[in-house]
Amino acid sequence: MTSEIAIGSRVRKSPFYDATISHGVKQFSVYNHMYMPTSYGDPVAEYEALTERVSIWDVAVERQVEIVGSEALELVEYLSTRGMRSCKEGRSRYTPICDHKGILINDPITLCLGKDRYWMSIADGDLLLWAQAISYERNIECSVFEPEVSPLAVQGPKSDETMADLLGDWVTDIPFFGFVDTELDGIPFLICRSGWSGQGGFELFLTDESKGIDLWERVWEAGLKYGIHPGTPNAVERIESELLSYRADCAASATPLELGLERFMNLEREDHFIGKEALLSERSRGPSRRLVKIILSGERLTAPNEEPWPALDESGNEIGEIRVAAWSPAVKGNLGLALISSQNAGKDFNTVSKDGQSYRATHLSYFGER
Ligand code: THG
Repeated sequence: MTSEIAIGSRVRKSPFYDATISHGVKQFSVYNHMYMPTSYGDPVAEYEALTERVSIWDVAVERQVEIVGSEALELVEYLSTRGMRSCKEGRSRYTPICDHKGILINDPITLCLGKDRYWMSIADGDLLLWAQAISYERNIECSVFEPEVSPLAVQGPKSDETMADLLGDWVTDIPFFGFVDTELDGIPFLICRSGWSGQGGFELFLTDESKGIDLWERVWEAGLKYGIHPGTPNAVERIESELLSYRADCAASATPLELGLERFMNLEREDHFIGKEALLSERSRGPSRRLVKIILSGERLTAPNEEPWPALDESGNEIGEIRVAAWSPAVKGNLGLALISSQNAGKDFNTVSKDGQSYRATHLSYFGER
């Protein structure tokens, strides 16, 4: 018997949940205290739809932390290693957030909804509690809460055609990471040119969660002529496109410098932000580990690794671990990400899976140095 996940009221359901069920979802994970679809049962079909046509994903788990009030920007600046001061209304940025020791605790996209209103669209972690505690402790004049907002992703080369047919040609003018507040026959949402793939597309941030099924079905109908297929955040395309998966890639215990995220930080900023001293000193001595992209020898991997595999040097000493690995149709090889001690990063190494299979790992590149 295969294992199952319990469905119950302890974990939240997405407003698109019933649509994902009727479209054949086969597997969920839990993310931000919510069920997240992770498979419709045919990874090849899902990869092809994403890279050749158009794919629709329930990513309501990317919850928003809303920060609003006269000092909202002050809180955003203090939390974020990148900063949003020069960001214009209607634009967003990928903004790594660290704790006081410089450990990455979330990597949201921050949307600027106005000079005193921001949404942090978060990865898996309780950033709401952190942001609320910091704002109270520092007496920053703003309110911090989780609004009723659920993103639905439309990703793939036919996303522009799909969304232009649904909403009008104006959507094709939305710049990368730009967004517009709109509605479709009474379904209110923000449309943003973003998403966790390198294939292009949009995220529709639904702001009336009673309209989830309507929105899903309207997108589905518009996408039919382009071969739309249900999908999920894709385990391998995102490695090909070098998009970080917080937790999967770093076990929530790595710094953004180890993870190759330096281009998304602004450590030179004059104002203070959480983790600044730790990150500046880490940068001057050099990070102790590096996230690297590798190819694994051997048979095609049929399922994602359930746990990290040890990375071993020629003498069998542990030099780090392979965090994720999956078959890549683009590379025609098993692609992986490994966190390796800096002395050994850049070299090939050996690994062994839980069931005792040995593999050779060939170094491809440092993550983030595309
Ligand atoms: N969508 C939304 N929120 C999210 C994610 C998402 N929150 C968590 C997580 N995913 C954030 N992760 C990423 C990582 C990278 C990118 C998007 C989400 C990305 N990066 C571009 C790049 O690497 O080239 C550009 C970033 C920039 O220029 O600022 O697109 O998927 N709503």
